[in-house]
Amino acid sequence: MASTVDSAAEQLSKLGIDGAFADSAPNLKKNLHLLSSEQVELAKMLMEMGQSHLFEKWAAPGVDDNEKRAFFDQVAKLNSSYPGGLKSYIKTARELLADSKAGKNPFDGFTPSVPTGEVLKFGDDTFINYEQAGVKEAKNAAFVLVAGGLGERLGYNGIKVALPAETTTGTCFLQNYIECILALQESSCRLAEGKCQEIPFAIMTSDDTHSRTQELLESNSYFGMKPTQVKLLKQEKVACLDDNDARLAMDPKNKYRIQTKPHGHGDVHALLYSSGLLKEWHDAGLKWVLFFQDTNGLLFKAIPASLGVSATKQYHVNSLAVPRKAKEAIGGITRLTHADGRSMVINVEYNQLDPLLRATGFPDGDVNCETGYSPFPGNINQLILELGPYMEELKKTGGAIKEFVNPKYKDASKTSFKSSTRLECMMQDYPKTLPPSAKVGFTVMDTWLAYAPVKNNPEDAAKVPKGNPYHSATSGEMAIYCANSLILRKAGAQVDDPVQEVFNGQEVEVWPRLTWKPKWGLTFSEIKNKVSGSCSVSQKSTMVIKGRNVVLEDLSLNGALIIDSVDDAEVCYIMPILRYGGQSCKISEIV
Ligand code: UGB
Repeated sequence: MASTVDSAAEQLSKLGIDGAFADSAPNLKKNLHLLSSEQVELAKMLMEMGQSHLFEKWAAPGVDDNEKRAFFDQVAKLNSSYPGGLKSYIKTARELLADSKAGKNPFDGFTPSVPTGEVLKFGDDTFINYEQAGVKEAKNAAFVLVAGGLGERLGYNGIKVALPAETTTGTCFLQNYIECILALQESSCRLAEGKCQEIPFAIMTSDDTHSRTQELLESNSYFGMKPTQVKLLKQEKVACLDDNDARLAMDPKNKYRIQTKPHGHGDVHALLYSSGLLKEWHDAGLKWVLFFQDTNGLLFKAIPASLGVSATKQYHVNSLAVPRKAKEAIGGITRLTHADGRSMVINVEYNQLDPLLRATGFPDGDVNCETGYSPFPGNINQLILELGPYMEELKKTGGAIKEFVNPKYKDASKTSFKSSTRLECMMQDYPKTLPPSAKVGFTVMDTWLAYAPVKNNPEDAAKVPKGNPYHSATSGEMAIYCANSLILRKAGAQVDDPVQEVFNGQEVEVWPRLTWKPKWGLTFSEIKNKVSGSCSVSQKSTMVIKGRNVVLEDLSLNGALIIDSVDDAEVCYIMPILRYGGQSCKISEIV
């Protein structure tokens, strides 16, 4: 044994490495000569940061040497993908774990109140004007989808963006999103007098979703988008923590690996910055960045108007919100005013709102008011940021977002965890570092128009308290039919009321199954212009519009209608005669 240590010491001195830093980790010291100089520097940093336990089970040189080098490859990656490196991660973790142990309220000193924002009513003049302003502005926008989440609550093994948003056409979320962006691009270009550019689309993936997202895009020819228009940015996981000293957790299956977990959707800001994409967009003259989540089939119905609000009000940050039911698992948009006079409008996450309210003079906590909703608008995590101020802020922060830690303690002593934890961050916390001069606003839309995420598995959805949304695949699909029916009604068609049905233990309203491609109508004005005369649709009907220039005139539908026309065809559907012009069109099915 002594001779191995001696020979390792000799080799180290030959390599010019002073191994004294590893005296308290003999198994590391014995293996130091296997490492490159960069790896030795990383080993020094780990030792300085109190991580000697990572080497306790290392074998003697000659055994598992490649695994040891792979360990340092992992450390190098963890170090380079975190703003400020692993050292900074461990330091922050210690601070946040100490605060958590002490039960420190992250909103200490702040009093919550209900903020005022822009409340829109679908289809009125203000809404139509904002939609027009939004469409005009869309040519200056870039879209960012955060799609690195595993969707554990949904209990689905695949990627969520590949799930069908509705089963009438089977269109998956990603296809819907891309077709919406392309439709916006086209409408915006039509309005623009100058040169038009393609709207860039970035998708944040993770190890859990990256290759499957890429495959989905490639096997479907990017759903009509140019491959160069789409950029995938992969977020890295962060190291797990075993205790309040922020000792990094070993992977239970491999003594040469650190256990890692996702860091949260807040990573998107650092990735956009470090990848150079933001600069590229800025240099190309873009003005807005729109962030959205993986499974909201309604979202783009609300995008044009909310972008219009941003442009008109010149908001640096605009969060899209909907009326929120108390205790619903969506954050509450809240004004926080500090005792020292500071004030900010920010999302308070759903698990923090109730304790914050109780601690600040609202003894009932998160409850509905006389409207039947929480007075705090619900954050649906659709953010619109003005690119210029966003870039300026990220130059200062590198995109680092205020993190939090949520350890599950074994007992009240709060000295050990049930399982390892990690630091997390959320994209909607971006405004937390902004100066008070920043223009931070929000836009409230009707829930039926803007928000129907698919997050919960059927069993859990069936247990949701009556009156609260299920946020399941069933409710997500039904919400699309409901929204389309209400939009057609507003456009002048007579659409039958829904019937109540129970699927997977969830009672839902079933409206006629009406769907259309975004290029047929993304804004209310476009749709209104394509519906005329006396149109009626019965509850048991299904309609799919796949063409662009399809006009519904005196439509009386009681069955199934699929209109599938090429883009240049002008199709006018008049009951009982079909009249169409242009180059070609196909009425696939009329029952
Ligand atoms: N996501 C990532 O890209 N990377 C990650 O590491 C984690 C997630 P969830 P949750 O819909 O209204 C959010 O898990 O907990 C992506 C807001 O915080 O669905 O329901 C993931 O793929 C909350 O304030 O989030 O909460 C998905 O696209 C509220 O707004 C997105 O991030 C709520 O969503 C969200 O992940 C909402």
